[in-house]
Amino acid sequence: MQFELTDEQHALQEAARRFARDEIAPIAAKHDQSGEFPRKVIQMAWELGFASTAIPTDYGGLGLSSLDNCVVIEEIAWACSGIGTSITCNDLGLMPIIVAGTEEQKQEWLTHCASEFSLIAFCLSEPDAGSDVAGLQLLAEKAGSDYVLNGTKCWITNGGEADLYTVFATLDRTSRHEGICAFIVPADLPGISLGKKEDKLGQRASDTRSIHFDGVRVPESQRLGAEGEGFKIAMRTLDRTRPPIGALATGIAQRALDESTAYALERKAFGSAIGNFQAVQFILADMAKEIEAARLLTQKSAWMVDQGRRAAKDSSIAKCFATDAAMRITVDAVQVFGGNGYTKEYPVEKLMRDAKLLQIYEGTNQIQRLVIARELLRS
Ligand code: COS
Repeated sequence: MQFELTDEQHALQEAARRFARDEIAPIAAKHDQSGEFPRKVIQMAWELGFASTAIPTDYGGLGLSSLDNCVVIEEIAWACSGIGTSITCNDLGLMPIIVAGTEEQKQEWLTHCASEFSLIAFCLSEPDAGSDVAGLQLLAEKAGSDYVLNGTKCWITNGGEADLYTVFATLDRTSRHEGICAFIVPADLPGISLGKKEDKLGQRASDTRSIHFDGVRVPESQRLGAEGEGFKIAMRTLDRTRPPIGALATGIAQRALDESTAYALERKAFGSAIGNFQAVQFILADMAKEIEAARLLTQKSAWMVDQGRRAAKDSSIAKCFATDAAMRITVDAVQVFGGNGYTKEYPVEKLMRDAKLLQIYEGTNQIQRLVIARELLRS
């Protein structure tokens, strides 16, 4: 066992840190306030090799490991997790193709996404089926050699900006997980329309919205896996994409600690810097403890993914622990800043708002506990 990143990973971390601090941090507050999608900086991230990182080299991608990706995403989230979510979401959208695509599908779609800047969205959640994936209702009806999709997806990250979707639909609304299929769907097909952009509490730079499918014809050649395999493709995807959520959380939490430490040294009360008081020191120490644990759990779960091991339990442990920790840490950062922390003049209130979403998306933290418990009982 060794706890050091490799020289290549250190170089990657340094490059991502430079990019995040030079290009993302200066625009984070502006996009948080306006909610405007920062397409230019996301394209820059793609050009530098920080987005769509999981595309294997055989298809022209970088083939970064999950651990490499977590190292990158933590740095980006330090600067802005809304932008970080938009960037890492490409790997979420592509993962069903990576885990279940045929050689032909990979050659066509992965090669395209590796060679041209494109945004990809993972379309799983629905208005009445968020946590309960098997209850999804978007219908896929067979029509000759096509499927016709009808229904609505919601909470789709990059929804309004993506060029390509991976969409989960059911052949029979009563068949639960056994009827679910996954499809590769270009965003410009006739019958696709967008809902309004959600006006969110945090991670406001990311584009989140509903997508309506009204008689959208998708050729059979764009179905991933066999009919009825879609549920398992979604689960296998999420096993692989929850470690980067742990990394997003660690990045937010590290930023909260860095800001709090700097403020504790500068802010004076009772004739002394507040960092000299144990009340503040203990908060900082608890933050540091939880960040260390969050980072280690995240990196271990990414390592499990990279080893090709079943990572459901470890990914859910990392996602759940790191995101709950980020929530506690950012609330505490606002406390260290006192009244100042509650204003937009200082960066910590944004961190607190951004952290909240991490406990909800990619499976609520209640669902993560369910996955962990089921994996324990299964074994
Ligand atoms: N990998 C492979 N197969 C898996 C799997 C995994 N990680 N998890 C479950 N499966 C399989 C099961 O083995 C079972 O297979 P069989 O029918 O062959 O026995 C099948 O899938 C159904 O599994 P299960 O009975 O556990 O399904 P449930 O309907 O009870 O739901 C949860 C499982 C709740 C865990 C699932 O719906 C879920 O993850 N929900 C959260 C979704 C989410 O994260 N949404 C966020 C959207 S992305 S922003």
